[in-house]
Amino acid sequence: APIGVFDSGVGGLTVAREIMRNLPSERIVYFGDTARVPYGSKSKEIVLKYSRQIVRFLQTQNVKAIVVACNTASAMALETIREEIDIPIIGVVKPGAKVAAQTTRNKKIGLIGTRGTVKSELYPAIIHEYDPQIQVIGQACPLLVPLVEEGWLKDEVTVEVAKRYLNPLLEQGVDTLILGCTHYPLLRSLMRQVAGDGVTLVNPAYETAQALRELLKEHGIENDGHEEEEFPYRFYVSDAEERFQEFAGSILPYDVRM
Ligand code: DGN
Repeated sequence: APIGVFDSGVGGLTVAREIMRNLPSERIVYFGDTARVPYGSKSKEIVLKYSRQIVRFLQTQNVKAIVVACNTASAMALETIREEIDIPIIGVVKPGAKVAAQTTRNKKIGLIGTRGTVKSELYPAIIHEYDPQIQVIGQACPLLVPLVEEGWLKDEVTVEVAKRYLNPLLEQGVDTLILGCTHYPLLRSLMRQVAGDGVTLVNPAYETAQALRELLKEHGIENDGHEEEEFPYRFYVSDAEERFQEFAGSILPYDVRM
C-alpha cells in the first residue's frame, strides 16, 4: 500500500521528494490543496476541517500511513486527527523540532514559518520537552512562499526579503535555524548565504523522511516494494493541475503525471 502525503499545495513536494530519495521502495499518493492554499494565514478550525477532508480522501486510496507535509497543518490539525484514524500519521514539526533541539549549542534556535505555524507555538513546545532552557525565537515570513512559487529562488529581491526577516534572529545570536515551512528547503542556499556559516539549517522535510522510516518499521509496514514497470507516485490537486505539474517538474527529477 502507498503512503499518503498531503499539503496545502505544491510545497509539500519537498517532503515527498525526501521520501522518494530516502525510502525509494515506497509508493506515494500526494494530495495538494491548491484550491484552498494558503493555510498559513487561516484559523485552526478551518485548517483542521480541510485536513480532515484530505485525510478521508487519502483513506479512500488505501494508504497505509499518512504524512502531513504542511507545517501549518502539522501544527494545527495533526494531534486531533491522530485520535480519529487507525493508521499511523506523522507531521513535519516533531522531527524538525527534535533535530533542532539536538543541534543547538548555545540554546538559541530561530524558527521561520507561516504565521499559523509560529503562532501555534508547537515547535517551542516540542523543543522544550527535550530541553526547557532552549530559547526559540519565531519569525513568520509570509512573503517567502509567493517568492518561491514565482521561482525567485536566487533573486536579489528574495535575498532582501530574507534578510529583513532573519536579521532580528541573527542579531539575537541563534546558532540553529528551522526551515519551518514546506517551501523553505528550496531557499536553502539563499538562507545559507543570508544566515552565514555559523548557523546550522534544519530541514524538517529531510528529518520527516527519517522519522517515517522509523514509523513504518515500528508498525512492520515498511518496504513492500512496487513493480518495476509501475510508476510509484500519484498526484492529486484540488485546482490548477497544470500549474502544479509545472512546479512539480522543477522540483522532482521526472515529469509528474496526474
Ligand atoms: N505548506 C505551508 C506550510 O508548510 O506551512 C506553506 C504554504 C501555506 O499554506 N501558506
